[in-house]
Amino acid sequence: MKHITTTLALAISLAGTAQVKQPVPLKYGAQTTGKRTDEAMQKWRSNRFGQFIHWGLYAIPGGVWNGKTYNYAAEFLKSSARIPTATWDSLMYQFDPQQFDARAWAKMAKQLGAKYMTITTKHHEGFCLWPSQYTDFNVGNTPFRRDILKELVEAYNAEGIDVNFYYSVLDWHHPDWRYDIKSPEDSIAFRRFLGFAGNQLKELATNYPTVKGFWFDGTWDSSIKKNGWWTLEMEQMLKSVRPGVVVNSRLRADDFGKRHFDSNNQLMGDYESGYERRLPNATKDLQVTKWDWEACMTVPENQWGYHKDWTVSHVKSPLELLEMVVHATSMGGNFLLNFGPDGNGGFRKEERHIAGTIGKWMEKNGHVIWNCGYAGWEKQDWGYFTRQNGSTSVNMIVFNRPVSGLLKVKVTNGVKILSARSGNAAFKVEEIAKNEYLIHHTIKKMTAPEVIVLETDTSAQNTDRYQDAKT
Ligand code: H76
Repeated sequence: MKHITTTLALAISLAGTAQVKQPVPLKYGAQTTGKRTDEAMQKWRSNRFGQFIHWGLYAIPGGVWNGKTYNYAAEFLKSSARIPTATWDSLMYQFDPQQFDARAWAKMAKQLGAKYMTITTKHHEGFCLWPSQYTDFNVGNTPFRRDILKELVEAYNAEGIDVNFYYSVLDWHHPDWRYDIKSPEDSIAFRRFLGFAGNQLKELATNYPTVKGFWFDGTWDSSIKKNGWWTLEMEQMLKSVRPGVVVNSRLRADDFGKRHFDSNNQLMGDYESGYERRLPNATKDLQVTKWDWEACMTVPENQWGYHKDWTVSHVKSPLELLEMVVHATSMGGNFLLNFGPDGNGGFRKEERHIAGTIGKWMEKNGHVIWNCGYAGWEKQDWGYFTRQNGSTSVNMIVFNRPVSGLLKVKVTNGVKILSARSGNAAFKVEEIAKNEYLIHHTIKKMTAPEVIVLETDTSAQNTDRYQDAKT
């Protein structure tokens, strides 16, 4: 990680371009260039697989209002059913999740194989899962009263799982929130709002000292884009209160209201967080190799908070989701899988099934995910490669076994494959062309994605056995 100096920024803009492009001078743009290399960031990166939790008042109606089911995202019910703020906010007097057991949640996350968890401390509705001193609209004033955030942080940390805080800046409850700044009055109100949000963020960072990251959301409106200074101030404030803390790109806007990537196309924040309900495309989104990133994913098509009716869209199977975990790792990114507990604090059976099934695989094969990343080899049709940080062995994770049983591997120039093993089984390794091998896979029946570990010799020399075709 280097601090951007004018000379360096100029050198970057000159490299590889015939045209001389001067970088735009920015006060609130990216503060650093390239990936962070400090220990806290390395830990964030090595976690690879996380559990997202969306929990708030919206879990109580679960997408149903006055007997009518709204199929848009459950956490947006207030908006889709046009429920007045006072009516929605009074749901807090029904918030009493008797089944809530932070330790049981943390055990399930551990079983899933998650190394971190990101919890909605406050979603767009504005309700806070901690007893914030800056608003009464918080869990301390519900019948339940307990500090849910504190219980979760303690329980997850006890299981060795890092906890990050999701925070929506957009706030449907706060009277000073503005979508845009159109008058001096808006400007004054929104300043007050930014002060409030800053106080809450400082409160979170101070009162929950083991927090590892902040995941900002609801930052896309013009009001925020016109106040890029504030997004930088928040990033710097959080990092000074909690050194090492990791902040997502979604928070940030620069001097010109450009978001995620600044006007010089440099990533703001510590990792790109724009991959929502999709994975980056390895060839089109080339930045995956330049910057850290995380994709977040729902189980149904677009439900984050608890929704009673999961019959209206495709519900992803544990195998589909596991494939995404592996795919993300193979492209050097993190994968955050969402869970939406119900109004009583329990997880639906589909989510428990996912945790059990993915967890069973992770228990045996987590070593090809945690602390692993892009292996540097061309992707093949049977599945994905991952490589553990600094290791000479490469993992194959096979999802689609060809009928021939022959798994093609193309290595980077001069690398030699010495062996291929899956547990106790060793497979024949056949060199078939320059930098090209076939692994003879003999296990015919596959019941789960299979891991084959390749030992390689990176100091081997190419032979001149293979000639390029003359055409
Ligand atoms: C739109 C939107 C929000 N961003 C996702 C991560 C969910 O929190 C969804 O409600």
